[in-house]
Amino acid sequence: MKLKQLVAALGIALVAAGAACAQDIKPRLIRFGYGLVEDSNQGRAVRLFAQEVEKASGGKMKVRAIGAAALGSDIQMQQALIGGAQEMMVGSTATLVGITKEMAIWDTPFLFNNAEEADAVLDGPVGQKVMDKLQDKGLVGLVYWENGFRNLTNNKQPIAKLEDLNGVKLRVMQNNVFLDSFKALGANAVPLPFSELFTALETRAVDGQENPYNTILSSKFYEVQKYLTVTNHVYSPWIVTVSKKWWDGLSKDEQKILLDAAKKSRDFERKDTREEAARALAELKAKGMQVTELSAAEVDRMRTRLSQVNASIAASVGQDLWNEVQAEIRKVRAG
Ligand code: TK8
Repeated sequence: MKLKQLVAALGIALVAAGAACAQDIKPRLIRFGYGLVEDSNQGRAVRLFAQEVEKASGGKMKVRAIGAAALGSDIQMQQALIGGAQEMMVGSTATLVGITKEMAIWDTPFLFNNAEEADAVLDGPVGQKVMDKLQDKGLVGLVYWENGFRNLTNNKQPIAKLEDLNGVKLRVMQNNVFLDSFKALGANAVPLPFSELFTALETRAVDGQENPYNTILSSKFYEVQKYLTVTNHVYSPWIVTVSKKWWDGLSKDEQKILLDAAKKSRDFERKDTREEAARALAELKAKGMQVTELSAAEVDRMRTRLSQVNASIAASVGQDLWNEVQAEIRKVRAG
């Protein structure tokens, strides 16, 4: 190597080292809570997030992942984030509706026809707008993950038509849209935190519940539920949130590390969830669940019945937001 080249190479190396040192990163401990077990799509994505943060911060920022609702239900963790007692969590957007009413837009039955529509709208400007509403309430939303299309399980009887739901005691998320939706379908809807669900099913305090295939599998609901009906009645997002109190004390570099890692975890999580969902139904059958596919006519009846709740969702999130989301979906459908 000629002297000139050597000097140039040294220069580049020095600039690179300088940039790394100039990064403003302090030792941080991030308690990251979630509701599902470690061996779930949620647990795997939290683990990836933790690895990315540690890598990007040169090991200074450490993520302590705490699953199985060991830090509390979604609602309890949200309060801990707001108060600054916990740094991060991932949970359902549906459980945030009590804090930020606009989140209810994602609970609209049959809002999205497929995951591509969900990705485009959630990752687009209107998804960001709804996420940013959290800031006034002490939370910072980073990204949406996929919980997935929800399906119905119960332990009483196969549900092949609307009338079969009559009187079925069904756990729903703690959220008025879910409560109203399942009341409209004729079920006896009971709001409960997810952390209490397995026991409620096991002790038959409730007959059934609804969640994506992935969760029915990872939470072992097949052990306490016999019948599964493919309804795909709503797409549920998860959302990764940070305590705003804590976030505001971070440097720009630290915030960027978290946001970049969150985006990586989102892409990983959606891919993982979709791959698992594609094989989960067969696994649930193999575990002994009896699966009922609804006829097209029954799906239509369900869709019509559920459209009763749309007006109240529009009223609570605001007609403008409702229209904006509908316009975004039309745009995606038009390709
Ligand atoms: C996990 C919950 C779960 C949700 C529910 O904490 O409560 O049924 O679908 O994923 O957020």
